[in-house]
Amino acid sequence: MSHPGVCRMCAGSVREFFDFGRQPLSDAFREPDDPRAEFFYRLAVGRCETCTMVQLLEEVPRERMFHQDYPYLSSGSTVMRAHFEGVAERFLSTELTGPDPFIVEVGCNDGVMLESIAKAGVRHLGVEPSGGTADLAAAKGVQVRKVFFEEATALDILRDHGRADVIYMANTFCHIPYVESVFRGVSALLTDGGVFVFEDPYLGDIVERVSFDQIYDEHFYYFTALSVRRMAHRFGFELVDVEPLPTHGGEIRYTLTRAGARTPSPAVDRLLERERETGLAEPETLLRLAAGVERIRDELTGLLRGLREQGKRVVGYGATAKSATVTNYCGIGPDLVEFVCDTSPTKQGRLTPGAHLPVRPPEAFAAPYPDYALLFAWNHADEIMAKERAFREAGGKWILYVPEVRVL
Ligand code: DWN
Ligand code: SAH
Ligand code: ZN
Repeated sequence: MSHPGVCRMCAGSVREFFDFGRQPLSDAFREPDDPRAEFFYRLAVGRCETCTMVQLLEEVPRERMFHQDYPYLSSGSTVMRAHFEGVAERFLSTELTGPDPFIVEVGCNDGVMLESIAKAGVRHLGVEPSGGTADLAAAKGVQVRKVFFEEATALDILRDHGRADVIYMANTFCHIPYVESVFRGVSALLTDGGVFVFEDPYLGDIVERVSFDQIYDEHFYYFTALSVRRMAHRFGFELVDVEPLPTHGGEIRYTLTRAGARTPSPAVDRLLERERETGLAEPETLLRLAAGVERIRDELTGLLRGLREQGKRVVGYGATAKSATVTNYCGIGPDLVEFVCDTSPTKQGRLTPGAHLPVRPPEAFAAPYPDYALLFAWNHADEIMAKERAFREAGGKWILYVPEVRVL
C-alpha cells in the first residue's frame, strides 16, 4: 500500500483500499495498426478519513479522456433513452414551469435528454467537451457548448443566458475531480430557488453487487448520501432529496438546493440511517469489497480457462468502459475471449484498451453464435437478453460476473 493520498474534496488523507495496478484509459479504443504507445495510469481507490468520500488516488488529465473521439454514445440503449425522456418530462412538469425557464445540462453527450427539452421549446444549454458527441446533440437541435464545465464556464453561461432553474448532470459529476470549481460555478449560475440534480453510481450498489468494474479512470468519485451531504454543506448547499435508480447497475439521483431553500425529504434521513446501520463507508466494508474483487477475478478466469481447455468459443457482449477494468485486471485477452460485439460505430473495427479484444458489430455475434457470451454490459442485461433471445434458443449460454460469476 502506498502513501495516503490527498482528498480532492476536503484535503483530508485518503487511505487506499484497492490497487488494480497499471490500467489503460477505459474508453481509449485503438485502431489495430496504431503505432503509438498506449497510455497507462495506476488505478487505485481509497476513502477519505475526514469526509468519507471514496475516490481514485491518481487523476488522469481530463483532455486525455474527453475529446473529439470520445466513443461513448448515450443513445445506444433503448432503456436509457426512455429513462432520459422521463427525466426531461419530470423537469418540464416540475422545475421548468415558470416564465421562460432555463436548464443547463453538464455532460449532455449526444443530447439524449436535452432533445426532449429542445422539442418542448424550452431554453436550454448542453455543456459537452467530447466534440463528436456534442456534434450529434447539435444535429438533434440541441444548443451545446464544447467545453468542460467549471467556474469560468458557468460565468460565461451566466453572462450570455442569465441564471438557470435547473443544473443537471447524469453520470458526469462523479467524473469531475475539481468539485470546488464546479460548486462555485453552480452557485453563480443557479437561481435562488433552483435545483442542482445529479445521478451517479451508488457506492451501496457497488458494495452489494461487488460491481468493481464501475471503478475506472472516468469514475473519480463513488458517492454515498453521507459523502454528498458533507460535500453540499462544504459549499453552501443542502441535500434535499435522494432517489434510487435502477440505471447502470444501481444509482442515486441527488437533488441539492442552496442551504435553506427547501425542506429535505424524509428519504434523505432514511438513506443516511441505512448507510450508518450497514457501515457503508466504513473501512471494513471496503476491505470486504476488495476481497470480493479478488474472488470474482479468480472464479471468472478459472471459468474462462476451463472453457478454453474444452475448446468452447467465448465472445464478449458490450465493449463497455467498465470492461477495461475486468479484462485488464483479470488478464482476459483474445486467447480467452475471441472478440466483443458492440453497436457503437465509434468502437467497431477497433481494439479494446489494454486487452486488445477486437470490437465487431452485433451481426458478428450470430455468425455463427459462440458457445458462451460474456456479458460486459451486464447493466443492460434485460434489454440485451431480450433482443438476443435466439442465442439461448440456439443453445448459447450467458456468463455474468456480478454479483457473482454464473452461467445462465
Ligand atoms: O459513466 C459512464 C457511462 C454512462 O457510460 C461513462 N464513464 C462511460 C460509459 O460507461 P460504459 O461504457 O460502461 O456504459 P454502458 O452503457 O454500460 O455501455 C454499454 C455498451 O454496450 C456501449 O458500448 C453500447 C453497447 N451496447 C450494445 O452493443 N448493445 C449496449 C446495448 C444496450 C446493446 O443492446
Ligand atoms: N450524461 C450522459 C453521458 C455520460 S458519459 C449519460 O448519462 O449517458 C460522461 C460525459 O461527461 C461525457 O460525455 C464527457 O465528455 C462529459 N464530461 C466529462 N467531464 C466534463 C465536464 N467537466 N464538463 C462537462 N462534461 C463533462
Ligand atoms: Zn475528504
